[in-house]
Amino acid sequence: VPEVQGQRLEEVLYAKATTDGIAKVTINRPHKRNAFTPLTVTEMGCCFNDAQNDPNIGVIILTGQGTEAFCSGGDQSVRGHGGYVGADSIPRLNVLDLQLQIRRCPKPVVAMVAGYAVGGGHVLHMVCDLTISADNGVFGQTGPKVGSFDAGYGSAHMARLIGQKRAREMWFLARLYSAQDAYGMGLVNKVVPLAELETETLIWCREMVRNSPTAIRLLKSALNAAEDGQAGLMALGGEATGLFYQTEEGNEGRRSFMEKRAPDFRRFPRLP
Ligand code: 2NE
Repeated sequence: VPEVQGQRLEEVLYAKATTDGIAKVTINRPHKRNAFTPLTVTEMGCCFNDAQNDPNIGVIILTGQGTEAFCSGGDQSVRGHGGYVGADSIPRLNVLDLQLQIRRCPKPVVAMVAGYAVGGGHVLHMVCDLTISADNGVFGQTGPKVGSFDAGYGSAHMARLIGQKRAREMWFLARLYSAQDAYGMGLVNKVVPLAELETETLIWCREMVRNSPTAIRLLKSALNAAEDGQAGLMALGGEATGLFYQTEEGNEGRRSFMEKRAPDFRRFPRLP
């Protein structure tokens, strides 16, 4: 069983093409339409952590094994009182942590969708930065049918993506939509024939990897900030601090402290 970051991977596949700068995280439970358990989510979290920390990786693809489903949400067979239950018998909704991890990852995350992206699986594709769908893609929220809902990004971010009326339609009626419908609503970036899904996704990823990583991480942070309140501003502010640390002015402050002298910021311009 392969391992990543000390976590054995039993329900997820992880691959890196470091020369291309691309990592791929694949939910590997096709017999359950790639529904996730707490373990699946933990394993995905470790893969994303590895990809985020690998300086050779510029873009991360999230997908599901096979052609029938990207992800069908939480595995209802392990849903207990208060959450989804794994080997430790503790109910969890740890997919919410994964949503945040994808959201805050400074590298673009691309959902590559074949088949069903429904329930919590639909929310996962929505929190990815881009979605490329095969023409057999099916999108929707099933929560109200199975006694569940996502009142976080699943609702608020959806409304930002497709508008309030459409978001209410999608949640209240719990219908399923074709890839073309999803494209029309602004939920996906491109629809391609199933046979071309991986090739097209790689074209998009390679194009992004060629662009400035700093520009992209700042743009992702800025686009998030408008929606994410203080946490979004904190992330954007952190990016500014990281850049400031790379300047002479920022270094003068650190150096003066280490040299036990007063800082001299006079040579730095007060720009308009
Ligand atoms: C995805 C869908 C529409 C596919 O339908 P179909 O006809 O292509 O396949 P089928 O036969 O329903 O599924 C194949 C096997 O996968 C299992 C099924 O039970 C079936 O198993 P067997 O009968 O062969 O043993 N399977 C599929 N999805 C599963 C799931 N989510 N949990 C456990 N087993 C699953 C159709 O399968 C479907 O509607 N699936 C359920 C979608 C759903 O309601 N997901 C949960 C939403 S709630 C959620 O994800 C959530 C949240 O709202 C908030 C926080 C966290 C999670």
